[in-house]
Amino acid sequence: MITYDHPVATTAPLEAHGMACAKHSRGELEIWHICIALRAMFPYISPGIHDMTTASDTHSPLDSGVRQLVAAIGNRFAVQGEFIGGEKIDSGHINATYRAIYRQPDGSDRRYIFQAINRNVFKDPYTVITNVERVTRHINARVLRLKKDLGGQTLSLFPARTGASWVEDEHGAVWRCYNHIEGCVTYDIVANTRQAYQAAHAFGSFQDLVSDLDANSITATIPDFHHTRKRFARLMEVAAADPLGRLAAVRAEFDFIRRREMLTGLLLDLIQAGEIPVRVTHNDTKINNVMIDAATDEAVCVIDLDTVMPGLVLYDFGDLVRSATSPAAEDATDLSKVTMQMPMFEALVEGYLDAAGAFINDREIEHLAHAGKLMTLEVGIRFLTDHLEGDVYFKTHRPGHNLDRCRTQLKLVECIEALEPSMNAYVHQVRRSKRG
Ligand code: GN1
Ligand code: MG
Repeated sequence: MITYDHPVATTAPLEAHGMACAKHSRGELEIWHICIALRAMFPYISPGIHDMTTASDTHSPLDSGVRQLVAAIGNRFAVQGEFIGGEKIDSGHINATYRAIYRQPDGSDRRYIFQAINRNVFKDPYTVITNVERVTRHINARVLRLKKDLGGQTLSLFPARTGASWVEDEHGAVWRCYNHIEGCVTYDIVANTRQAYQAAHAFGSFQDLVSDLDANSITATIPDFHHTRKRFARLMEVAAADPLGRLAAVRAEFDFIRRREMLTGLLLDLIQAGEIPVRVTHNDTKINNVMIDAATDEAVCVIDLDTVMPGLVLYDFGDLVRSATSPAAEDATDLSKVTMQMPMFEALVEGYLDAAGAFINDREIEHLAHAGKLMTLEVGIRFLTDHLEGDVYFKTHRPGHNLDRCRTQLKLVECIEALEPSMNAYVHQVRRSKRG
């Protein structure tokens, strides 16, 4: 596990409020306690920094080429201090992320995140950044109104020296820069029910915060991102073409998915019938997109806002079930380790309804368990599609990586199916206790 010993964020928001707190500063402990108190009151969001600090050992020291690249990118952003090094953050399936350290004139170190947006996935990276600007501005304004201070626990985009929020390098990569939130870790696998509760509460709070954001001001960065019926149809198309001849070896997985076609349209039909609303949602609520305070296990904020766009709250909850209930890694090869842990599901339901119960409707609540199954199936479909297409979407680190990922998802779908009556009974019980 990688954690950081100085939990005080040296962030733009803090400085903007006259609370700059350098490493070892005298007020450090007091400010830390204020930060912790604020976090407890308001688990909060921040923009798409993927895996700034992660509990899995996925960081690699910068080699000299990468070091040069990061220094050059950093030079083009309005960051202060002298570049002294950093590291690549390897987790996350989409963007390329680096952490850089800058020495300040007073001798303290300040960290920043530089992230190159994956242009194969996000066809229009400028729109992604514009969305993130809108979302963060909206949330920062709301939190400031409520708390009068951001508590150092929100992220901000740092402008480039040109004044824009991005830098395009000579290879066409589009970069952005964020402040670094200190004292937090992210988990690929939830360690305890407290973390599960906290994560679900954080995403519920996030949905609340963006509930009054004008959906028309946000562009769909990936159209039909969770249109599971279209995801299914795309798999059928790719399987029919079978460009690499990989289908024969994955017949079992393919048939497993095909037998579940009926599931893919249920929520879409409820939208159509006007029973569940489309709202501005996060859309990528994987458990490692929540920053958790390393000392207290409290959620500080959610990250990775690249796919914030109109969607269903159920997609957000469902992806949490997918990523937070199994004790096995998403790419585990020992499928006997993949299970749906009821205590984790229960903690997710509690945390989520404590934060979102006031604004979601009964139909949404009724489908919480279904959403878990659906999102797990959907991601399984996406991994299998990518395997058949030759691993062109998700970053892979070994042959068959997407197939391994697909298999864990399908095993989890099976587990959820077996437990669905108990999951629904639990949701029903909680709903009754909260709503009568
Ligand atoms: C990707 O970027 P990351 O690793 O948080 C993907 C999600 C998938 C997830 C599966 C933009 O998320 O949709 O659920 O992998 N993000 C995008 O682990 O496609
Ligand atoms: Mg992401």
